[in-house]
Amino acid sequence: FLKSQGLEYSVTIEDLQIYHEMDRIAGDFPNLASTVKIGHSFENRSMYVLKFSTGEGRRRPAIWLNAGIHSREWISQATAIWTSRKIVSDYGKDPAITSILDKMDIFLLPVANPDGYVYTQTQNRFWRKTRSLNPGTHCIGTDPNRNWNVSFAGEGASNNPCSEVYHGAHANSEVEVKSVVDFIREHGNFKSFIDLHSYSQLLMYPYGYTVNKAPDAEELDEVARCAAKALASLSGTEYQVGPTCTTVYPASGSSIDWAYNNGIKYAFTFELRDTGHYGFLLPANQIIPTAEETWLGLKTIMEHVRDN
Ligand code: ING
Ligand code: ZN
Repeated sequence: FLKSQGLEYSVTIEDLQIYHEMDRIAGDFPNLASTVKIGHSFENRSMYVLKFSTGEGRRRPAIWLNAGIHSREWISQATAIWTSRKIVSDYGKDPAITSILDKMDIFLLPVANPDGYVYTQTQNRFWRKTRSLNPGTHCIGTDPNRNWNVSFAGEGASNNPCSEVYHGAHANSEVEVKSVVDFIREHGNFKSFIDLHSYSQLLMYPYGYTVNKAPDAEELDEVARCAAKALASLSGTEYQVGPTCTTVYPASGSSIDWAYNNGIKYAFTFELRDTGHYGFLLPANQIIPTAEETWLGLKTIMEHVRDN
């Protein structure tokens, strides 16, 4: 019946379980967390952000936590939603997150690529890209981490829509990317942008599009090393640290390079567990251990942002 009414999406489209948990978090902690709709996906799913804030009105310095830009990297979305619950339950108890939130706001986007995420749950577990149509080909999707307006269509991106790293028709062609860009620009006071991917156990900073050193490379390297050390302190998980280009591979049009070149100095990408044994199919019993150790790394970065 619903399908005959053209309503087949209306029952499923907002049915990301993660969105329900976001609502519960905001409902449980109304003075600390709220959901913000920053836009919609190609297939018209909402893009929801959790805003954590203890301040009134003013645009406090802010941190952007991004997850799930590549849909198959499930530990990313899972770590993000665990982190959301952790922030609200530890505020007022853990002096680190308390002092961070007393000065700054945190915006957390757990599902940056909702269409891809649903597709990995229903059609193809290994789908990476968005689900937008490309004229003139049956190949679907753009790599949303090659679509940002920074060295667009440069090294480490493909102009072939069938490629896993297709950069898209133009910078910000993906409505999911454009929604984040518009929100961050409009806000105007972001100090940090942290993108969660998997897998490889890496903590990286700009640049991906060039081997040239970012002006703040030394400071970013130092912060990343401290964060990796904190992360490892929980159960010994080792992370490699370095600039994207020489640590993984050249990649143009990425989120953190865009953030960095637009004045958001503390730009980092985590490649979460593991190093390839399970890869994208990380077993469920590693979700919480991954999230717990990552939290220590995230806090280290956020404390540095707080103090600088
Ligand atoms: N890795 C990232 C990718 O987009 C990366 C690596 C990080 C590129 C930061 C650019 C900037 O290819 C995965 N696993 O997606
Ligand atoms: Zn990724």
